[in-house]
Amino acid sequence: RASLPLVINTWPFKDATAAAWDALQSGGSVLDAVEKGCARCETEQCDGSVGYGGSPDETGETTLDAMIMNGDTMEVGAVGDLKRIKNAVGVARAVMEYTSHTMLVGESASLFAENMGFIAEDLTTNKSMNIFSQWLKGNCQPNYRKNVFPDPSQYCGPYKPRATLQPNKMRRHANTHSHDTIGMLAIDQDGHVAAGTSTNGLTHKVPGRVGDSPIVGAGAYADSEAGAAAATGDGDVMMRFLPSYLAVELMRAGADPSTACKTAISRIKRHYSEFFGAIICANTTGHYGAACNKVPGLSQFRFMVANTESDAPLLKS
Ligand code: SD4
Repeated sequence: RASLPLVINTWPFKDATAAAWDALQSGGSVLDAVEKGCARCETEQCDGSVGYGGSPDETGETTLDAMIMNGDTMEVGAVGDLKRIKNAVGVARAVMEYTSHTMLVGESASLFAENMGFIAEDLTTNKSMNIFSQWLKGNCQPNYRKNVFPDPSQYCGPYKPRATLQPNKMRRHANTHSHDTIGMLAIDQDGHVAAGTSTNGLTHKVPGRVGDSPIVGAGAYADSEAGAAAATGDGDVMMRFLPSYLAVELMRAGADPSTACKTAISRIKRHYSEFFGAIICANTTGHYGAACNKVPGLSQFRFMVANTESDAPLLKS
């Protein structure tokens, strides 16, 4: 059954769903809902993979990626490699509303944020410092899973200068423990659609790495004439296929959301059968679906839904 309004987000981040739902219930727009929902995860450091204090890069620094998209106007704001600012999705919205640009990155994005009144803070925590120093020493992260990722060098370090390596030996692919982005979709009673993402990306990434989350059509996409989609997983692979855009286009052509999600995942599997990733989709009538590939430890991908069918956000898989 479908009903509107609808909030749906990746992973069991239920406080984020509730924050977005409350925003809609108190008269906020779908953009307000997506921003508030993603921001809740940034504050709560959902799974250690959204917001500050997670996924330190090769130098130990945490950097953030986020985007927000207005499906009515097709406006987008995005930030990549954002440093020192905790509220990445807020900065993304400021890019959308206060500039004529779509995406700002790195140090310049941080300076823009500071100019907009966002507070500059250290994004490092004891936990992220510890993950970093263990990796430097060549110790596996406690949640490293040998059965899923047999090559320990990808997760356990130790760091080696790239110049001493064979090509691609430093490739690090994502796992569910190294990151779990929030991707969120909101649709109101009148069919206004918005989508957004927020993440600290991939643990031990090369500085400057930006994932799929802030890339339009990759991390998320919204079009009030068709629906919205958001992705999570190995962004380095997934962004090559613009899965969120593809899913929305399939729904526009008449596919139901589950089929659209499955097709977007299958397209990636054709080239990368072992990639880890998932996508959520919703159309403008409030029907929704999800699909995934190789979510370690889980047979199905888990996501949250809030609509008028229940009093509280529901965990789905
Ligand atoms: C990235 N796709 O930076 C993001 C992270 C993620 O589950 O989704 N993790 O690659």
